[in-house]
Amino acid sequence: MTTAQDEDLLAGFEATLARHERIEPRDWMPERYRRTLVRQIAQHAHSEIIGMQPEGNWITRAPSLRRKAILLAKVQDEAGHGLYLYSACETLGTSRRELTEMLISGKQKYSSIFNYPTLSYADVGTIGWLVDGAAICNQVPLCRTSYGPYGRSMIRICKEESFHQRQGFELLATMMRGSDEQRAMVQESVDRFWWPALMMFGPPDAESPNTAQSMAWGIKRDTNDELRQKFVDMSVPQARALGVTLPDPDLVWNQERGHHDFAQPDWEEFAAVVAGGGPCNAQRVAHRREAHENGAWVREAAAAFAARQFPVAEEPAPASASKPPQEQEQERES
Ligand code: BYC
Repeated sequence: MTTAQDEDLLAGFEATLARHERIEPRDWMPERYRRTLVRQIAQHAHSEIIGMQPEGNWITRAPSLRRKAILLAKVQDEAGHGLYLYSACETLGTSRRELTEMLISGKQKYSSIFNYPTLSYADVGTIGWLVDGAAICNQVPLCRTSYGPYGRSMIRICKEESFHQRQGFELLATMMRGSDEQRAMVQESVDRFWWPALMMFGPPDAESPNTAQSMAWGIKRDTNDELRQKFVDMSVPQARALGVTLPDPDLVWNQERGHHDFAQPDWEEFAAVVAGGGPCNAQRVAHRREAHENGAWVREAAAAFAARQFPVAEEPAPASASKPPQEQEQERES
């Protein structure tokens, strides 16, 4: 049952959206808007964190110190993106602990792309070029998403993703100038990642249950198919510049539409991967769960330290509480 007050709140929310202003954490919002945001931002955060694994796989085997340093920095950036996004999600009232639990128990999803293995070093370049490329197509419009903390986190993330994409392209371009074996490695890697990259944008619009409402709320700014098309159009000239062939015989410029025509990925494979049956799903989640469990002592130590620094002051604070933390620490030690 809705009351006149509920209707006023809803009208205020809709007016904010109509003015293209942001919804902020303290603003009233419909419960379904909140839940949709938690779902999407959490999935996004989990993707960044799980996405560290396939590339992290090559840190110890990067072919030079320079490549190792670049890869380390990139994987570290992904951790940072995950943290901004978890923080954005926390402003909606779901804690990081709950989000992590939902990831490792399989209740929340992460991007299908990270359930594919990285079989050769060329995959590091291909992930940068195609996966970060797809991420940029999807995420640049999200800088204008209607929820303030999400949009603001996307601005910095997109800057770093653009840099990642360029480093991937540069790596592949270097390999393409190398030996026949290196060129073959790049082509084989692109053949494996092209279709999963197209799947990153989600199911076709006609089968996307969330798009219409998310567009109406300004959470999503473009549909899945619009972004997929943009990605294909962007990738074709880049593939030409690299000298690789995209593995789609139907890929052709359509003068009338002003876009490339292209074949659809295998949507049955997508459904299977999202349902947990991809080549690396079990491994990725098990690895994350193990890392989380191994980190228990760090969380306990941090909580114990915080409790000592900021005791929950039901009782009157001790006289030393007004002293600087360093002096308090000395008193406790003595
Ligand atoms: N994988 O109604 P739809 C990165 C799910 S990180 C798995 O179209 P929506 C990077 C979808 O959740 C990249 N699941 O949904 C990191 C929904 O299921 P539920 C991550 C997918 O939300 C490290 C169902 O299918 N980027 O770039 O309107 C290194 C129906 O879909 C996928 C983001 O998360 C998928 N690919 O649209 C390098 C961007 N696609 O939840 C790079 C933010 C769909 O109803 N997210 N599903 O059970 C979005 O823009 C949107 O959530 C999506 C899906 C376009 C992905």
